[in-house]
Amino acid sequence: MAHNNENKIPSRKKANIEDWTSCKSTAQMLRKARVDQVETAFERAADMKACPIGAKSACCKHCAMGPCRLNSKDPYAKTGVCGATIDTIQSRNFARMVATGTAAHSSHGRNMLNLLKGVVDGKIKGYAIKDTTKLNEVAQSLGIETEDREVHAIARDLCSELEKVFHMTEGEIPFVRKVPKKTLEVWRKLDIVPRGAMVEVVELLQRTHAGMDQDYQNLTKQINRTALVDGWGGSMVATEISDILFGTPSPVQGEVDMGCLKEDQVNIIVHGHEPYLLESMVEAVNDPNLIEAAKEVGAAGINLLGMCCSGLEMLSRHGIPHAGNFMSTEAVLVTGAVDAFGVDVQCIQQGLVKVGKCYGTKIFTTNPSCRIEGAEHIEFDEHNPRTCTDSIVKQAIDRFKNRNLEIEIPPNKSVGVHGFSHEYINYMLGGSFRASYAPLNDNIINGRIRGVAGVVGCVNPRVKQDWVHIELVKELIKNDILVLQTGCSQVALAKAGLCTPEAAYYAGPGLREVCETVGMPPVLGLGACVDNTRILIACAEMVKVGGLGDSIADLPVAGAAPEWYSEKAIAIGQYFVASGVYTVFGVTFPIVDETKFHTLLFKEMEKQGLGKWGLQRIPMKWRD
Ligand code: SF4
Ligand code: MSK
Repeated sequence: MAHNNENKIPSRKKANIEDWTSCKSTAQMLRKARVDQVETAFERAADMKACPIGAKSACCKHCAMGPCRLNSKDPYAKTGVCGATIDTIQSRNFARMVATGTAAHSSHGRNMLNLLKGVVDGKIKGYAIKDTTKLNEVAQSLGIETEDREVHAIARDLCSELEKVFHMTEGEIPFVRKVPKKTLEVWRKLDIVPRGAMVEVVELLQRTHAGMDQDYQNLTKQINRTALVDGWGGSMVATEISDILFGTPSPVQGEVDMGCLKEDQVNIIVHGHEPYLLESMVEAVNDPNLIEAAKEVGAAGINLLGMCCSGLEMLSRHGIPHAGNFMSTEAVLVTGAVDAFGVDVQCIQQGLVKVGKCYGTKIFTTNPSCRIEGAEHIEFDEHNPRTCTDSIVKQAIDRFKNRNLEIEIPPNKSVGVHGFSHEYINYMLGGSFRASYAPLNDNIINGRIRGVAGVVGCVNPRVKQDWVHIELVKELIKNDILVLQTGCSQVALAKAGLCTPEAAYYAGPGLREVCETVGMPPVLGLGACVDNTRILIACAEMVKVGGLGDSIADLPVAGAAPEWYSEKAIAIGQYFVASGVYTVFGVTFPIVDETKFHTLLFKEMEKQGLGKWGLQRIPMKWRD
C-alpha cells in the first residue's frame, strides 16, 4: 500500500502494519504481536489521537488558576487567566522542554565526569583511561599543560576544568574555546554565552514559573544559553570522556537488525544511553565461566546485542551487533528470543515491562534515576560493575534453560561500517601526516560536494518508522550532500544498507567520486544522540580550515530530525540553531504557526547571526 502523502498514521481499525513502519523486522513482530494479542506503542498511537492543543503548546497548566487553553482561531484573541499571552505560554512550554533535554544530557555528562574522577583517584578499579591521545587533545584544547606529565595528573586537571561545565556561576564554560571566533562574538553580543549547566537549567526553570519571565524574547535568550550548555557543555563532556575512557571510535564493521538474534544462544540486549553498563556487559558475556554456564544449559554461547544509543556506543567501539532503534524495543521482545533486557537511562518505554511479561523476558533496570514498576532492579555500582552485569547474564542463562515459547526471529540483517568520530573523519580525509578537513572544504568549494547535512534523532509512532529518515537521506546523497548521522536515524539507515562504501552508488556524481577516492560511505554514522557534539566540532573544524566562511552560520550545513519525539531532541535542535545551523524537524512542532515566538525561532534568529528552525513532514519537499 502506498504511503499517504501527509505521512499520518491511520487508526488501528484501518491500519495496515506496513503503514506503521518501514522496518521489515518490526512489521513482522507487530503482526505476531497482534496474533498474540500483545499491545505495543504503535497500537496505542493509532488509538490515541494526539491532543491538537497540547501539540501546539497552546495550553498552560503552570498554576491552579488554570489550566488555560488558548485554542481559538486567532491565538491572540484570548489570554490565560493571569493575562499570559500565547507567546508567553508557548515559550515557557518550549523552555521546559529545552531544560529537560539539557538536564538529561548534562546528567549523562556529569556521570561520565564522576566516573573519570573515580578512575583518576583510584576509587574505581574496573575502568581505566584507554585513549591517552584523546585525553591529551582535550586537555590541550582547554589550555592544560600535557608535556612530560603523567596521565592521571593531566586527567585530574581536566576533571577540575570540566567541573565548571556543570557548576560555574559566572563566566563562560570551558568548551567555548572550541567555538569559531565569529560565532562566539555573536553569542557575546546577544549575551547568550552559557555558564554551568546546573545554573542555566535552574535559571530557565525558575523563569517559567507563573508570574515570572513573560517576555518571550527575554526568555528565548535563556533558552539559548541553556541549549548551548547542552551542546557545548554537558553533551560534549559525555562524548569526550567516553572516548577517553573507552576509546575514540574508528570505522568498524557491524551487523544491524533483529536477524542478529540467535535462536541457539543466550540473547542479551542492552538499551539506553550511558556506556559504562554496556562496557561491563561486554566483559561479562566474554567471561569464560559465564560462557561455560551458558553451554551447560545447552546454549551455543552468549549473544550480546545493543539497541538505541547504548547499541550505537557498542557498535561504534566494539562492532557489537545492533538489534534496532527506539520504536523496535517492544517489537524485539515479541521474538521470544530475548533472554534478558538490561536498560539504564533515557528512551526506556514503560510498555516494555508488559510486553516482556507476555514473552517471559525480564526487563532489568540498573540506574536509580530510571526505575520502572514491575521491572527487576539491579543497581549498577561503578565501584563493582560486574555484580550487576553478571547477575543479568546468570538470569538470562536461566531464562534460556526454561524457554517454553515458540521463537520467531526475523531473518533480516544488514552489514555496514560505523564509528566515524570527527577525529577519524579528519584522518580519513587528510591522512596521518596532514589530517585535516581541508579536502572536505576543497570539495565543497570545487562543487563536488554541495554541503553537509546532519540527519539525526529519534523515531516516532506518529509517523512511519524509519521512512522519512531513509527517503530524506537518499534524496540528500543523490544531490551530492554528505550525510552525518547519529542516534536512531543512523540505525534506520544502517538497516536500509546505506552505511556502506557501496552505497556511494546512490550518490550524485560529485559525492560518489569523493566517496570512491576515500573509500568511505556517503552516510557517516557518528554514534549516539549525545554524540551530536561530534557534528558541532566538525563544523568548528570546517570554519577553522577556511574558505567557507568565518562562522558556523556561514557553512553550507543543515540539520534534520525528521522523526523526533523527545525533549532531548528539542534541546539538540535548539543548540544547533543557536550555533548557526538551519535545523528542520518533522512530525510536528510545539508552537502555533505565525505567532511572534514562532517568527523569532523560524526567521528572526537567523537575522541575529544564528541559525533558524524549519518544519517539514515530507522528505521530497526538502527539494523545494
Ligand atoms: Fe493560566 Fe496563567 Fe496559570 Fe498558566 S500561569 S495556568 S496561563 S493562569
Ligand atoms: S535513543 S533520544 S529515540 S535518537 Fe538516543 Fe533514539 Fe532519540 Fe532516544
